[in-house]
Amino acid sequence: MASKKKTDIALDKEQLKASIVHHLRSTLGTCEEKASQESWWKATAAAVNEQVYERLTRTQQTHRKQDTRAIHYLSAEFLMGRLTSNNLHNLSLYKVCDEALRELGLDLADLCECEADMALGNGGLGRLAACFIDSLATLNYPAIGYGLHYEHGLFRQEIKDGRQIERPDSWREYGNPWEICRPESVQEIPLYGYVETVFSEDGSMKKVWHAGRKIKGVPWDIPVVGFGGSTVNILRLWESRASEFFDWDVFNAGGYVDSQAEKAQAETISKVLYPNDETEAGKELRLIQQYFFCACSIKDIMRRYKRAHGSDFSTFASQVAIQLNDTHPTVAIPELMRVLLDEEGLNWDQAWEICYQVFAYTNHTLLPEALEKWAVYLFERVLPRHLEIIYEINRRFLSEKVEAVWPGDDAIKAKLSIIEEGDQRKVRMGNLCVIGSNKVNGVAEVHSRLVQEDLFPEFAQIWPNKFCNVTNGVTPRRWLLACNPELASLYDEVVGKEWPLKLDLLRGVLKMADDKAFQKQFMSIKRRNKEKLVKVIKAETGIDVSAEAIFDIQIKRLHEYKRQQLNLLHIMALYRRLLADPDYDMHPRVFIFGSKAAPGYKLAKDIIYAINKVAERVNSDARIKDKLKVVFMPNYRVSLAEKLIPAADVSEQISTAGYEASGTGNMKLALNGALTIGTLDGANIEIAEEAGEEHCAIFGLTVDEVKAMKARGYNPYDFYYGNSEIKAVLDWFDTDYFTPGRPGELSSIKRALLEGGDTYLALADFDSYSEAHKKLDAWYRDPELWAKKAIINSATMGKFNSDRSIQDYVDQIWSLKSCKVD
Ligand code: 26Y
Repeated sequence: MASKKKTDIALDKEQLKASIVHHLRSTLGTCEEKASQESWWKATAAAVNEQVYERLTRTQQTHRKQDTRAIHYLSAEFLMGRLTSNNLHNLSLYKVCDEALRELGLDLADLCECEADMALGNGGLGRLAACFIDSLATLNYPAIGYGLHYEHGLFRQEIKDGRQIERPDSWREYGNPWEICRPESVQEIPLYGYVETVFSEDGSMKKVWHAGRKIKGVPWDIPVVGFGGSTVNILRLWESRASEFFDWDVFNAGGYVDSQAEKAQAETISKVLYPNDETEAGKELRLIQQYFFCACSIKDIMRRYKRAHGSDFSTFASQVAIQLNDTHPTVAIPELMRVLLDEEGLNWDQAWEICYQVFAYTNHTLLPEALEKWAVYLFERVLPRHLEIIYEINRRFLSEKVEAVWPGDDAIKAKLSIIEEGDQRKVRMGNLCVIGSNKVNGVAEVHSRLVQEDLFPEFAQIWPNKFCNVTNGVTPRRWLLACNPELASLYDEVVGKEWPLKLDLLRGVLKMADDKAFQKQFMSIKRRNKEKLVKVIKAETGIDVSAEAIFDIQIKRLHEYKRQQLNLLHIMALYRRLLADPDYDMHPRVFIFGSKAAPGYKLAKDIIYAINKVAERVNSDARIKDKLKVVFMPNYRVSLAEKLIPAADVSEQISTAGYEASGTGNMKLALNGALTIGTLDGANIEIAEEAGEEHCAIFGLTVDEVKAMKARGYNPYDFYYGNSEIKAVLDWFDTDYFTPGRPGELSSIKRALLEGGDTYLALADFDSYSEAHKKLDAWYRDPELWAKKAIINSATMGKFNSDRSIQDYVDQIWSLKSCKVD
């Protein structure tokens, strides 16, 4: 028999075993007898990397040869999670590796637990970027992700006495086998200093930025293995280091600067991810982070372009597309302008034409507190040349575009200006993004409508064709194939093995939705997933729950608009009903939360505390006979989501309509057979369209009703005095029922809902939410009805494949050609 080449995809078990043992000895420097689980995991990763690197090289050769347009996805966050099982699945090596390790006396799933999550993101936006680069590689598109190599990702959450404590996350403390340092591609980035205007003899004028200091950008590459394994793209993350360069002319005024302090300052830039999600703080270090990774990335893009095309920029825009993941990388626009004008000698019109064709912007939020604005004085100090360029972009925009549509209208100029006037002048990054991009998209149908109608209406009037929608998606490889292997193989049997690429094929399961035997199979998989979660809950929290109960799950960042407090109010109402009537008719329910609060978001932290205090009281109350349990799972993260999602019966998607741009957890939960209890917000609307509204528990005010209620003047006291259950529950917060001996510890929640005005209309939606829960309860008691609905939900989620989202970006925005790697 001909021996297989080492790089063949069909690496067999014996080869893999040999390779793992080889790496254990020669890469990890240990041996079978004394190796730790951690060493075995790293040896396995090293064996897998032989496959990955080979494909990476081939991909890069192919992309260089074909030289077609590539997408550069700029994002301050990439929430990658763990990579081992994902890479094995995408290389079709999971099964063979599982068997190989078993013969070595090891368990692959256990080894995977050695890996720390790569938590280089806060939540939805960061995880979306991770799903997107998976899909780009899977669809064989030339693509590169650019971001920051944070030394510490999102904080690790501990719960002490019910309260959130933040601990540093050290994901690479003992090395990470999936990253490759690339010293050959280091960049130097200028900061601070001043701009000199230089006139040459021919009368022309040039701007020269004399930097106050320079920072070194060191790239770390994470291979991104597409499903099927033929394309391996990279995620390039920049780490900051001190540079040898130091401009004494500029800095001398400050006197002697200690060189160690200098080094520490430089390294601070990529030290830590800002843990704020949707609340902008305007910190200098964050602006520097943004500029640092954008400038490194633009330099990298330039270097690669010039290698292929020299200094002829006429084809730059047809070769390069740059997507801005929210406004965080906006400074890439004036940076590319600066490079083209000051370094490459193009004139303004040439440079602007290129920028405009290259950039596109995705908006992820309408919340005013998330819209980035930087103080002009800060910009001027850190990036003086960029501020000049922004002023010129603004001057031309106002005098050419705005003046043409609204001649002489200063009010509208003030509104659309990139500069916000006032006590403290500010740079509005959203306006800059819209002006500098050829396309602007929202992330779900309703959100994209609101981006055009409410957030940027005048811009949409100037450029009606600039605005579009790309509904979010999630990768079915991680979020079904890898996290729910039993359901995945059931689907293999029914619709074949192609569904991880063509998720619409799952509609082939619909014909089985009424089949009793299939329903049994489907629900027994759910049952086993729940039983696994029961053990995890016990291990993590000490709480005993039964897999008999309905598992009702809300997992997402903690924010008032996401309304974890509404969920809590309802739990307290159920508890009250059970105390009043021990025979209150309900199927046992376990409410499970997973959520991190921004460290400075006081009320969000109070809500976590309240959930934990209510949980303690409810879980230890023998009177309610285990009909109600409440679990707060600490340290919610990607790898925990992978355990929670396959075990969910009910998916809580209960944001105030108009506030959740899309949501992506909603898609993952439905795909794994959970029924949605949700408002008509974000992608919930499209989920209900796909599954059929009758298979979801939709409740609450619509976007238009929310607007109307707010316009009329919403008064939460109407609901407090008008609904005795709401009143009783809110008053409970003031007692010491949940915090014995310490009354008032939970009062801030009541205050926010009454005196605070209940900004997110939790009280207005309470009744309809409670009714929706009763409907779910009734459905659950009819096992066949429930199974049918769960199957239909899962089978109709094909639209929410991130491959479809990427294809939408390609068709509407990027115009890329797929580039098959042999
Ligand atoms: C300005 C800074 C503090 C900031 C940092 C992170 C602002 C926003 C964010 C994160 C936003 C985010 O994650 N948005 C979510 O994006 C998802 C992907 O599009 C959506 O599904 C989700 O609805 C939206 O909240």
